Amino acid sequence: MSEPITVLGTKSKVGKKARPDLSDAELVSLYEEMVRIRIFDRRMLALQRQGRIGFYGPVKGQEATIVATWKAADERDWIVPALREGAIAMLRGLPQELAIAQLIGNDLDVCRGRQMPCHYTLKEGRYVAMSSVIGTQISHATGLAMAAKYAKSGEAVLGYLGDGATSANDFHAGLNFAAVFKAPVVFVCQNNQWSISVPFEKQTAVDNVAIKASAYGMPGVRVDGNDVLATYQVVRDALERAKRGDGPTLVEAVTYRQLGHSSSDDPTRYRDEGKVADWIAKDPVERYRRFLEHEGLWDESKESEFVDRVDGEIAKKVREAEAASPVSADSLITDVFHDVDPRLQEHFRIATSDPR
Ligand SMILES: Cc1ncc(C[n+]2csc(CCOP(=O)(O)OP(=O)(O)O)c2C)c(N)n1
Ligand SMILES: [Mg+2]
Repeated sequence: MSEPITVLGTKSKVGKKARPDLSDAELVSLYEEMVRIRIFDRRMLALQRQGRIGFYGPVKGQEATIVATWKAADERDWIVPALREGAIAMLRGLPQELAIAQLIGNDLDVCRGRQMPCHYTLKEGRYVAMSSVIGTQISHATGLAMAAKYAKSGEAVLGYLGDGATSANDFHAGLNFAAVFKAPVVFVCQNNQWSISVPFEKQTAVDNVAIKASAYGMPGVRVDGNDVLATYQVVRDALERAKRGDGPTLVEAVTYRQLGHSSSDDPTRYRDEGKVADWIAKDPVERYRRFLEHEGLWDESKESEFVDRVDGEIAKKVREAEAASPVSADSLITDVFHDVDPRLQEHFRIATSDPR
């Protein structure tokens, strides 16, 4: 099996040549964003356990790929996310209280509860609302990239998928079309080894995702998805290639889903906790922190100041989001029709009136 590309060595040391062209401030901000995601994740899962939101899809262990791919893209590039990239909506400017309102599904949520939790949307941030149907993101990303190509806008698209999505029909249709027509798209497969309870070896008979790219005539790159620097560089290069007009790339970011598939899942029922511990030892946040400490860019006091501040900010945003009203029942019709037919209005009145 081809080993994934890595920049952060075993002791989190990085040779000068391998280091991406990022300033010290940028290197630190990559870490801060990863930690912010981790704290948000922990808080949202706690809210779900307290019955304050209905559902949440945690991303613990996958923060490096999320932050690296966000950083690699220009603001004008489009994001077509799958389930684990919600934090990119916030990195692109979705106010946190709106994201939390989306999880609650109240009146502050731009979709007013009409999308499943974690399916954020941010039009001005070019972050497309997620489609729940696995694999459809691939065709959507290809279509968006074709539009950018026709418009000669110079924009590219990041289309995300999980390892499970490689078995969906859209994987073939989307990758094939994108390669034939040289669509400016980079497919980022977060191979977190699991599709709910289905392990990667039951997903496909080949031993990695990147190899599948050769069947479509595009490069396939296997990168260590727990290495924020390696993933940044690989995706940056792939986006440049796409914008040069050389077509798509399939990037396999090798990572691990440390927690359950979602708040509705109990992974202890189907996986060996010993293997989970092996992956936790390769945790992307800890690993990158060791690098920053080694470079003299981070230390314990910065860590505790940052964690306390972010935790406090999120707690405040939770209060703001929870203060919003529930979605009004009449929005069921007023959000659909500009001029509501009087017969429908009457129907609605009867349906919502107290029968007693
Ligand atoms: C077509 C389709 N089949 C089944 C599901 C139910 N489902 C939701 S997430 C998921 C697993 C996805 O696994 P993967 O693509 O590896 O992404 P991950 O959740 O690991 O990030 C499944 C089967 C769905 N949403 N769509
Ligand atoms: Mg998966």
